[in-house]
Amino acid sequence: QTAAEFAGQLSAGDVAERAEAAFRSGYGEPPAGRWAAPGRVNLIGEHTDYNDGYVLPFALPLRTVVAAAPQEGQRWTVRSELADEPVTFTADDVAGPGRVTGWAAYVAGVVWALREAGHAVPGARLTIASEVPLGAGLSSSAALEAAVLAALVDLGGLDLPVQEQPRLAQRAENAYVGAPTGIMDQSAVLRCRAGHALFLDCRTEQVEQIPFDLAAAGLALLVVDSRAPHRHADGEYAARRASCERAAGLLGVPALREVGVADLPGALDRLPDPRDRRRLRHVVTENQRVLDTVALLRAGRIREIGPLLTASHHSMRDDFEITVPEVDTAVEAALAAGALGARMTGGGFGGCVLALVESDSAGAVAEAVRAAYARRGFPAPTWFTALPAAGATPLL
Ligand code: GAF
Repeated sequence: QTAAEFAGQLSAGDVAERAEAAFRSGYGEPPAGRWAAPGRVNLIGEHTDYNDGYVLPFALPLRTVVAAAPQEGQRWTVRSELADEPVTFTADDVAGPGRVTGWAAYVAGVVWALREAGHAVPGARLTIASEVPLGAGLSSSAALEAAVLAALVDLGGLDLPVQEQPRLAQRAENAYVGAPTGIMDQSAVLRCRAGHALFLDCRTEQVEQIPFDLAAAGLALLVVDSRAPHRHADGEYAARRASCERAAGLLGVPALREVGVADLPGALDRLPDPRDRRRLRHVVTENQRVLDTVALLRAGRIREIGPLLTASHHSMRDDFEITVPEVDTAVEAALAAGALGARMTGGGFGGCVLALVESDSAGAVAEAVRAAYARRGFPAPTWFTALPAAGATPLL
């Protein structure tokens, strides 16, 4: 199925219309506007962002939409179609992290980060509707942050160029919500362009839009939700990050981005801990795989990226140790059914698997994954084919 059919299964009706209708019924007036931000998948470059390395995500045609209008004073009221009650917070609640918790913390975090950066944030009423599945590793949190940010920037006429917005949204997530993520997801949902993957240097935040025309190459990218429960994902993510920082410290570099593949054997010899050595090997080889993938895409050799995707998966499985049986099963089944390459995408411990397939074999590959899941007794996976979509945008 397509992403649109997939979204239709999650919830009925157009997501922008739902946000608008919820605004009108919740607040008794029309919104001043609607702002959309997408979910994302990462084509390649996992756990490289917080090592100042390279990533290559693209935006999905699945969106979170915020309808919003100004409200008198320093007061924000938020409604979500997933919550029965609205949440209201004031300037006092966003004086520091911790006062607003749960889903509304992503909204309060953006208000907090904007104020911290010196912006005069207008009070606002907001309503959230989304077709980005939650907990599937498709960046529903970054989509929410980005849609709220786009709304507040426009409503307040704030001077915040788009290239500065990812850092601000990341700060909301790191410091207000308390999740120690890198810059990839916020960059993807804010800066991606339709038809392109976003080649991002996470140190300089320089981007290059890389044409990624799957259809012209007769290919499709299958996204399979492994439906694996996220097991200890937060603590494991923080542990991977700590291991990378320890390795960088021992090697005397500010970040593992400094270590190239040619330096890897010597660097490995200098780390006493075998686990840190595996983490280092993943980051160094993964950065190189991103560069190799970009080089192939720039040369129009899209079919040839498959083995790099699969090598990335093996590195995540064996060296970074962030895969789980459900995602390994999905990757193996997709490859056995003829996928050109397959890998888990996102932070790990569940989430989604990407498979690069001939466009006429997407259904057969998905069916092979479903059959492999049934043999292992896993709950049936869901799937869709993804085309690269646009980043955050106001809707007319
Ligand atoms: C999660 C994080 F939010 C990203 O910053 C990134 O580190 C990713 O995991 C792993 O590549 O999505």
